[in-house]
Amino acid sequence: MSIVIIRQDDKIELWKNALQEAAPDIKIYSYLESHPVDEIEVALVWKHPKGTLTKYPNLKYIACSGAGVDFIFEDDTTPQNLPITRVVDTMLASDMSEYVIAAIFSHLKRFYEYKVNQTKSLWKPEQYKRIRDYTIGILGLGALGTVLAKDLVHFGFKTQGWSNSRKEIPEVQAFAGQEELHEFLSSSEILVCLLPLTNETSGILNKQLFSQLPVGAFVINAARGGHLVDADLIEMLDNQHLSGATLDVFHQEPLSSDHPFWQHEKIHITPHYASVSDTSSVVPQIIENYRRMQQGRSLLNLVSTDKGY
Ligand code: NDP
Ligand code: OXD
Repeated sequence: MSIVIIRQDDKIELWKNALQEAAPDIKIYSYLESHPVDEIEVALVWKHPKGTLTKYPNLKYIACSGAGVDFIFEDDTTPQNLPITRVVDTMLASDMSEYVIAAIFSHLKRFYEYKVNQTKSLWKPEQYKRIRDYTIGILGLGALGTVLAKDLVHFGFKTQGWSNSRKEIPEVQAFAGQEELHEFLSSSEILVCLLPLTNETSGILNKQLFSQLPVGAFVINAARGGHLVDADLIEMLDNQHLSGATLDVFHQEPLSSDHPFWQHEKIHITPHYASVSDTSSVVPQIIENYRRMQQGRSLLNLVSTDKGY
């Protein structure tokens, strides 16, 4: 019995070798090579071509090799009633935290404006801000948001977070549910989105939400492009309600070369690389789940198919 790796980037061999080295007794295939479809019990997927999961009649579960599983639910041919697992990993979480903290400090210390000024050979000191000047609001206090919140507290930031169910994290003000969203937003001077993309959160970063943030707020979206209404962000930056945005994720990736975000001085773009599943850290949990499945034990890091995350 075996695992098939299905992904469209150039990392299939990397994952295959890492899995094979960690578990020489398990047969690992790339979906691009000839493989016995009847023997496949686990599909390890990352943005698989839609429809490919239907080929495997004996699939026991789908393992996502990242944290976000939105692409699995977006494929309406995904076999129903199969368990889905995802990655919950300390390295993935600390990498995300480092990314967001880098973006926050770049904003506080005006690095983004200085980069623009540099292109104009412009020597222009800008008033900088301090850690104590800012309240950071995190949309989503899950595996990633919680680690970020703790790190921000450690730095001395006033930190607050919003989630479906109320969290208890020392020194983090916790908000929960739609009824507390406005209060949360009204004091979030830097807003970080670390929500999963679901029917409930799609398009959540829109004009109506931005207008509830304090004037001059800064937005960081490292979750999914589908959370953001692109035109609303541009409008709220151009009317000065927002002071800037750092974006790692986009509706279409790679971002098309004619997208207005590229030319916008207040938008800072990274290529969906805030935090990447590292095989050295993630492969052990993939193997652990495979063994659990073989032994009839419950799987780790199961996704709720009802909630979509
Ligand atoms: P989790 O599932 O662990 O956490 C999600 C959080 O969002 C939970 O706190 C959950 O609340 C909250 N949430 C979900 N839906 C709602 C809602 N409708 N209203 C309020 N709160 C809600 O996810 P992770 O932290 O592991 O990952 C978050 C996302 O980050 C991923 O889905 C992925 O899209 C993105 N990501 C991006 C990467 C990048 O490189 N840019 C890398 C890795 C992940 P509750 O706890 O109450 O359920
Ligand atoms: C993920 C990602 O969800 O890298 O893991 O975006």
